[in-house]
Amino acid sequence: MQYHDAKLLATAAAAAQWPESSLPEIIFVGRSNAGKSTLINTLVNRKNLAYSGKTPGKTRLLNFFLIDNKVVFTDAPGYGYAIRDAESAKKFSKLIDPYFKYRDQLKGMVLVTDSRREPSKDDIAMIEYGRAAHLNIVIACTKADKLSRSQLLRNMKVIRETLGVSADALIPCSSIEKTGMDELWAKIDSVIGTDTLQ
Ligand SMILES: Nc1nc2c(ncn2[C@@H]2O[C@H](COP(=O)(O)OP(=O)(O)O)[C@@H](O)[C@H]2O)c(=O)[nH]1
Ligand SMILES: [Mg+2]
Repeated sequence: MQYHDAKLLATAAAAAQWPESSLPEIIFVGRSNAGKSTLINTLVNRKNLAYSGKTPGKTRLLNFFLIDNKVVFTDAPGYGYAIRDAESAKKFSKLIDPYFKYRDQLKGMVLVTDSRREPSKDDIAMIEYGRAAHLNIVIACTKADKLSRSQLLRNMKVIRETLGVSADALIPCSSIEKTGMDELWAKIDSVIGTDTLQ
């Protein structure tokens, strides 16, 4: 694991609170409990950078994290249970829509999904949203440690087909075994254009 410098830049309910920055941004999305906070923490090797609690839907705002002075990770609220009620869905799109529309430095999206579960309708909608915004899309399949190798491969095929993405967009991850992090970083680096040719 590499050392990463990481700090919270801003917490935003609306565009006026987005941080002033010209660095590339990657948004992390996923349903509540998919393992998004844990994944962000593991990616930067921090225990508590992104809140990683057990209460679904705890974060309701956009959290911007500055990482290594080269990229900003934007942590979006978890969707899932809550998005089904109209009021929460409205709040979610009010938060997210302008960000997708106007944040020019937004370059990529990491969709965090539990590798034991089929992607939800909301995951599919999120992918379509990311495509419409011309984002590079990476699927982080979390909790891979909970599956056997063959189950994992089977599930990844279902996830890939349900989301309509190519196999190389999927990365199996485990925050317990710390696997998938180098692969995820390689993707992020290529999206933000900092990968160096050997
Ligand atoms: N076994 C295992 N559990 C995980 C992993 N990632 C997250 N979890 C657990 O899944 C639950 C939800 O994680 P959290 O990061 O809070 O999900 P979020 O709601 O998407 O931010 C917590 O109990 C985590 O400890 C993983 O890679 N392996
Ligand atoms: Mg969380």
